[in-house]
Amino acid sequence: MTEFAGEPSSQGARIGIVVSRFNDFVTERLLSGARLCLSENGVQESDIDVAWAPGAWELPLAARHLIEKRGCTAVIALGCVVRGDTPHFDFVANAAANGLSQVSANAGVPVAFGVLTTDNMEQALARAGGTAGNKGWEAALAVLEMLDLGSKLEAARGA
Ligand code: INI
Repeated sequence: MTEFAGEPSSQGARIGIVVSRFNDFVTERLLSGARLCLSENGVQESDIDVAWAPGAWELPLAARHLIEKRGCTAVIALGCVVRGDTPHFDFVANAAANGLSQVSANAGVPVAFGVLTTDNMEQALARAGGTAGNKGWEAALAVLEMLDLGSKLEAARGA
């Protein structure tokens, strides 16, 4: 058996962050968390692009732009979708989740899902640097780990 596990690595990383302006009171905190994690793990500011999108619905296309037009080797998607009184929440949250996973699979590039989908603003704030941690920080760590896993698997190709 051969076992592989990625460790957070900044080696060759060119990181794109797509962040939604909708609920920016929350998404700015996710962005701060993601940037902190990147800095803690040695990613240079010059290797980070931040692209603002109107809402979570638009995150998949913005992620694709960062990969295709800016050569990003990984993307961190940050958003905040809060349940309201209509089915709108489900459409937006599902489109963001499905779209981001499709972009990742199609491009073969790690795309982390740092999009909060919560029942209320209190739950969102708890996950954006409050009592439940910072999902932006966690999403950033996930892409750094996935980049390293990809490198290790590539190095072992054919072995
Ligand atoms: N976008 C969000 O990121 N979060 C939300 O909670 C939200 N709600 O509730 O409507 C939301 N809507 C906007 C949507 O993402 C698009 O930007 C808009 O529909 C234009 O395409």
